[in-house]
Amino acid sequence: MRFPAKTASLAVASAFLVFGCGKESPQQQTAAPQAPTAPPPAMVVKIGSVAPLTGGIAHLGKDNENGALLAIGEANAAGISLGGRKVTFELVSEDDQADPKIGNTVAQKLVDAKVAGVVGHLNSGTTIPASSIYHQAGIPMISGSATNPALTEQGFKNVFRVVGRDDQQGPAVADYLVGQFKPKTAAVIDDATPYGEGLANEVEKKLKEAGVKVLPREKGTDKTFDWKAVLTKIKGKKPDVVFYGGMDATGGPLLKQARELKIAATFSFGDGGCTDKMAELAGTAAEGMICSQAGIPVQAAGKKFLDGYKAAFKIDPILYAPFTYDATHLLIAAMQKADSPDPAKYLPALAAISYDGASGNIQFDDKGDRKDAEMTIFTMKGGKIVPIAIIKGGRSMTLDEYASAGAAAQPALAQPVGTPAAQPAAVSGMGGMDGAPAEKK
Ligand code: ABU
Repeated sequence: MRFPAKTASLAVASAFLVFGCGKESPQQQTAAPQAPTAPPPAMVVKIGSVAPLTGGIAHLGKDNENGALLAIGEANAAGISLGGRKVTFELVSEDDQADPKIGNTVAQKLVDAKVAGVVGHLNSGTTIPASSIYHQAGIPMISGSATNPALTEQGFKNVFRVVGRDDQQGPAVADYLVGQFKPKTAAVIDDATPYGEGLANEVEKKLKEAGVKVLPREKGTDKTFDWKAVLTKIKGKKPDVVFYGGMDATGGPLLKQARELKIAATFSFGDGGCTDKMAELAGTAAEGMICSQAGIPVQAAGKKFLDGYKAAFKIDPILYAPFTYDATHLLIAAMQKADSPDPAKYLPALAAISYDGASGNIQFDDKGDRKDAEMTIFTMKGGKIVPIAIIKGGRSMTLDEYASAGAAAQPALAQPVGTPAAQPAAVSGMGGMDGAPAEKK
């Protein structure tokens, strides 16, 4: 599949066209003889994509970028017109290195480049501060991965996310740990980022509510690779479970070193530590770990998306690509509904949208959060994360149950851009099984 250029090289020319400053066809001054009317000039509409493309979680950033690229390629192949003008969508991709300061710099760069919308950022720690910049500029942004609740609690009407929130994800994984492992004592560690610390707080709160004794919080950073001092402190307390709020780049070494220290606890992670990369980094120490995703498992994404991703990139998607793919299509679908790439014109359409994407039906609540987002619990088996429970609308089901019950609204039947969405609730209306099957390792 051929994708458009994703550099800023076309930035000036594209912006010139996006906001209507393009050279218009001259009006005919006389009635005869009639020359064929020239078609209105085409325009380039730029969409920003921001994620860490270098550093420890570059694999996740690239996955996010790939999802957006795939959607852009599909939209261009569909031949979309807005306001009577043929459109070429261009992805302008920026690397925020998971660093809030760099995140703000590249956010301003995208605003200056006059992008019509932004897909990103990946990390809550970059997305939350950057959202103020997009808010001031009136540019809609959709994150496909930032889960800290604070993002959508700012009252910014231009801010959306297509994954769930950590005040949903934390309780989901904590409930699973309590139900399956019945821990008496838990250790909670975080990486001191808004995501890691926030999610760890949510897990700790729920564990305590369930009567679990939670040890004093241990902390690292998103660049901590030597966890021996933290783990040695924990080891003497013999916790039954350990939860780490952080990403796989630091979670993998944490798990590996824990097993080297003969810590026998069940280790658990949120979405940032819920990838096959954990097994790459921790080896067999990752077997049996538990983790969660604030959305559907990537395996449950739509066939069109999965096949398209594999064909385009020769690899399988990792984690958030279905969500950035959907986020990109959502921006474009809203532009189509408004018949304009002007952010002020299409933002109301985006807020009110009902769209069937690769990750299921998407609608937003008043805050810009995804309504009724799924939560998935996984375990590591044979070096791969395997979904063991998908929770939606308070019900829990297996991947097979989800796939068969959700066929009417699910992504295997993902609609092309602009197609009216099917009625939601095909999944939430199904009979699920409470208490998913445990696969204790
Ligand atoms: N949701 C986990 C990774 C992204 C974030 O920082 O929220």
